[in-house]
Amino acid sequence: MEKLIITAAICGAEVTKENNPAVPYTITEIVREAKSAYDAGASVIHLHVREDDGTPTQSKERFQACIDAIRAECGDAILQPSTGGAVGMSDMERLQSTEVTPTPEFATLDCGTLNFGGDEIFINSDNTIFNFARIMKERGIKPELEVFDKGMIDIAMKADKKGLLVRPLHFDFVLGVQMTATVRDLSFMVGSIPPGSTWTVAGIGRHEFEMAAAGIIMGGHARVGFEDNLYLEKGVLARSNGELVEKVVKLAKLLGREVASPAEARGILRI
Ligand code: KMH
Ligand code: ZN
Repeated sequence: MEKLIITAAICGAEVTKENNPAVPYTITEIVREAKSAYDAGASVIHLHVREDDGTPTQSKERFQACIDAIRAECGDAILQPSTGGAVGMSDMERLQSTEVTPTPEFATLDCGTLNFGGDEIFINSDNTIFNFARIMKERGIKPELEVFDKGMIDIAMKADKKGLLVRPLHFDFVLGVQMTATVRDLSFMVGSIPPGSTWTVAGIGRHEFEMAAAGIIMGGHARVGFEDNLYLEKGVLARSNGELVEKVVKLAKLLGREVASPAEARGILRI
């Protein structure tokens, strides 16, 4: 089996310091969390940024400042800016994270509209998805196809058919938001993508480590981090993203899967 790519989603747009005081807002805090994850074994940092008061932003300037500061501390880590941003942001606003210098090698591409809890709806029309895919292709950015249910794989395949994606594709199955986070559903997702694609699984909340273990066993890759889960175990808040990554590294070791360095992750992802 190829080595395991661990992605750390260190910040997100939704969780707050009220949920866990270690959730990062400032540039210093974002760098601290990125470094803790990188030092623990994450090769990919999935990045959202905030204003100092915690408000989510897709500002190009804020992304540039955070990316430059992370780059100074985390050597060759693969930085993966979010183009999802936060619910309610416009497409133009969301795409700013891809306008930084140098152009990111990797970024998320959300492949459908979904219920995001309560009254929140995260809107991604077909035209938004195709437009984001086209822009990423033009800029040479590899998309991580964020799919929250099976229909989103089908929408990604429409983009592929239009020539907007470059194979091999890479998917992130985000399970536990709209689709349940079970091994049955994960297997269905894995069986629904084109042969030769790579995939990561992100289990939300208490499903984070179950899904990471499934990803390790099934030959996929694993995402953890405060964006998805704030707890190291039931009732115990993680003190850093690094603690969450360390737990996945331990699982990988127990299950006999080696962890990829950023250089090895680039090879696996073909970026
Ligand atoms: N914050 C969510 C609305 C992504 O990063 O591309 C979108 C999200 C997905 O987190
Ligand atoms: Zn995200």
